[in-house]
Amino acid sequence: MARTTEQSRRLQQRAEKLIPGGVNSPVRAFRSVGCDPLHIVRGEGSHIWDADGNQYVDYIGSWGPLILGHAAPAVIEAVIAAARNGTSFGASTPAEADLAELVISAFPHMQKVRFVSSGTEATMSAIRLARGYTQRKYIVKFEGCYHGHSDALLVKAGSGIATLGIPGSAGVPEEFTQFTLALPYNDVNAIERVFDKFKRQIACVIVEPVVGNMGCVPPSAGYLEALRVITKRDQSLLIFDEVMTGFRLAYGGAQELYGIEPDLTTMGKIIGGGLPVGAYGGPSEIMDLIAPLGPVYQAGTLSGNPLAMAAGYATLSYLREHKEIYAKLDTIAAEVVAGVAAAARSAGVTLCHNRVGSMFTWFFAKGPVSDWTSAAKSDTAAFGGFFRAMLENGIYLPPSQFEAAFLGAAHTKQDVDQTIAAAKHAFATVAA
Ligand code: KE4
Repeated sequence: MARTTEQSRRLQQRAEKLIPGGVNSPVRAFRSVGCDPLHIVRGEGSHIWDADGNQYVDYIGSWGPLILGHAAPAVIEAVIAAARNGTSFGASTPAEADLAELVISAFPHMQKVRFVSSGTEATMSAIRLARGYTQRKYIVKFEGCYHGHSDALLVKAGSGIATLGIPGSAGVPEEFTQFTLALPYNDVNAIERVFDKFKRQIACVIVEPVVGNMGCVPPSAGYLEALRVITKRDQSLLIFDEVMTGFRLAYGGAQELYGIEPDLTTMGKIIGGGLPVGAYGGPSEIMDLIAPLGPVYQAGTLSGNPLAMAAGYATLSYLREHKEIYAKLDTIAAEVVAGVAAAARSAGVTLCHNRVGSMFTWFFAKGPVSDWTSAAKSDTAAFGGFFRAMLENGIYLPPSQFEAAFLGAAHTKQDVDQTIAAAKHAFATVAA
């Protein structure tokens, strides 16, 4: 029976009168998948329910934070207990150092961490810190990597080896991106050339060690090692943006998985357990430049908010005590990704996929997908048809070809079977 989404439509119409596009973050508008967005009213475990009461297996998990699933009891109880003592004080609380101890213990290079309220704040602050520490202006980012919406990082990558950033958004003067160099991901020669051209002028390289924001794209063999060697040689800082991968791919994030020590790490998502938290951390020698100790300014009314600290502490405590979760997530994710890929092959649908642990993407492309140029060759219309068909069958995927899907501890074999069955049905419609 076709699912009705009448309530969601009504809620969307109201929201559009009050909020641009009816959403507080653009991807939620479902613009690239050709259907009306859903309004979600409840989540529990691996499931969410929309305003019309339709149930879905959720592969977004709030874009990564909910590795323990929706409304994980330990997280909910911790937030309620914290809320009973008040929601915010604008003063230090024991909860901040409690979470700081857990975060720092996961990353060997980290001696100090500063909490903020989003991943955007974390990366913006880490870049300011890198520029303050090195006294250099230029920064390097990569096409297809997203680090939040601060001006210097909203650049469109052009051609050429060292592309001086062209603003990728209205409202960003070119002066604000003129020191941002945007390079192709997984291209060591491009990095070598730009460090030759801008010797001793590059403050930092910021990278998603496993990219989630062009769809899931892992680093090629030796790529992260090359970034580490080249930045160290030039005394430029290597920033691993682990907002998505931190505590996701391993307890110590991608840097544990690939054995690379960056100079600074930015975090978000999982460390807040679904509440607003970002963080950046590294050695005291660098971190002590941050106000009030040093000259690099950064501040925030709700930084270290006690409820967010409680949710993050409950989440990371569980992960620290149950590290076997990562092998389990890897196994179940491998099963669902392979099952859907097999369904596509049987239906004669062109599909490739990338997966690292519990983050993955099915690309409607021949592949392989290893950078933005190859990701952009995907058939986004076919992805849209797949997305809609899966939604119709109770599977909620990220509403964009260029996003990673996430699986969490609450996903079951039954969820996997339902997903593969829905894919078989979906490919029958896409292939038709
Ligand atoms: P936030 O400001 O959205 O908390 O974090 C920005 C950010 C920084 N770094 C990485 C690697 C990220 O993936 C993100 C945000 N991720 C997106 C999902 N692709 C958030 C979803 C959204 O924009 O609504």
